Amino acid sequence: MTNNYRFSIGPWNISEGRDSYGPETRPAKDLVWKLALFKKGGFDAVMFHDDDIVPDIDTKSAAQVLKEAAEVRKQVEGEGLFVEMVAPRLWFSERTIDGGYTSNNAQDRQYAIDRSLQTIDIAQTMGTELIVLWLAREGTYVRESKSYARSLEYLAEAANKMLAHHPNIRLAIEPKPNEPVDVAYLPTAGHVLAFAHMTNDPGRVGSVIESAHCVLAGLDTADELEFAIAQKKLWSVHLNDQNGLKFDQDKPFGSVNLRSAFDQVRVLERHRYGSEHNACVAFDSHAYRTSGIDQVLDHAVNSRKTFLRMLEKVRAFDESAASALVASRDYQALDQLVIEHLIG
Ligand code: GLO
Ligand code: MG
Repeated sequence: MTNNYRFSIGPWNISEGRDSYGPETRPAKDLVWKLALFKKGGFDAVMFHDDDIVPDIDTKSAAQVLKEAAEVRKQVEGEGLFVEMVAPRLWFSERTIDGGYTSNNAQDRQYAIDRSLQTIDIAQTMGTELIVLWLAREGTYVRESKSYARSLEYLAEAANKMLAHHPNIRLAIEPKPNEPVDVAYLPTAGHVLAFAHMTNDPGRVGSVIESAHCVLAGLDTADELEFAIAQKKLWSVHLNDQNGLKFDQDKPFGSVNLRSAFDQVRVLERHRYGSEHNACVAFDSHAYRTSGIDQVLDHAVNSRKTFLRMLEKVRAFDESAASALVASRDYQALDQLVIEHLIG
């Protein structure tokens, strides 16, 4: 059976191994090196932050930024890849220490908006209409420091400016309940899709769902995916895994919970995910700190392999036996049917 999925990955998924408690364990590699590795690893598309495309972006003129973006597009296409999305990386800037769109400082909020409009220009140059917003610092460390309602208004004002900036772009918001902030404003798919209705064009505000973020929110990832699909708002997926409630681990897809991985692939397959909008399956995972440079993409190559193996499992699942057990309400037998199918 053919696989009709397109796989995507970002340059930040080739990391140098640094964590909060220790420095890099692998050498840094440039984008050209990474693009060649992505192609070799079986990937079709690339996800970018604005400053993955144009380093030191805030020090460059608008014309210079777009010139450099055009050059990177050539490199991407030269490898036979395409650009899935571009995201403004607001959370590295000294202007966003207190958040971007929802900062208590008006000039910093303006910086976040201006930078996001520039991201849209970059996305146009890169040939994509998908803008991803992971709202890293849009939340609170100290609950009493901000008003949630006011912050949602700020977010809607920012989204409206982005939507007005170009008629074709779509904003895919990536929910996450915490980290780096203590409490995020848009922690789940439900929050994101309700928020879409606070903007001027809800049809152009959707979501990208990441497995680890759903686990951190205590939710079932397959259900979060299907919730967004049911509203025609699942525009990308960041498949990975997460071992319970701790820091965001970004482990390879399926490495913790194979049954959840099965359910995630089954939802995507049942709804023919990817048949619209060039939607991609992205793996937002990281190499373990112990991995050497020669294994730096193995987490993603393995995630893709696991996805394709799970796809075979999903396609071979006895759906009519499952339906019969559902009809007779024998959910215990249904449970075992899934388990034995996965054990093989
Ligand atoms: C972090 C997020 C992050 C985003 C990326 C794209 O938890 O998953 O990796 O997906 O920055 O905007
Ligand atoms: Mg992600």
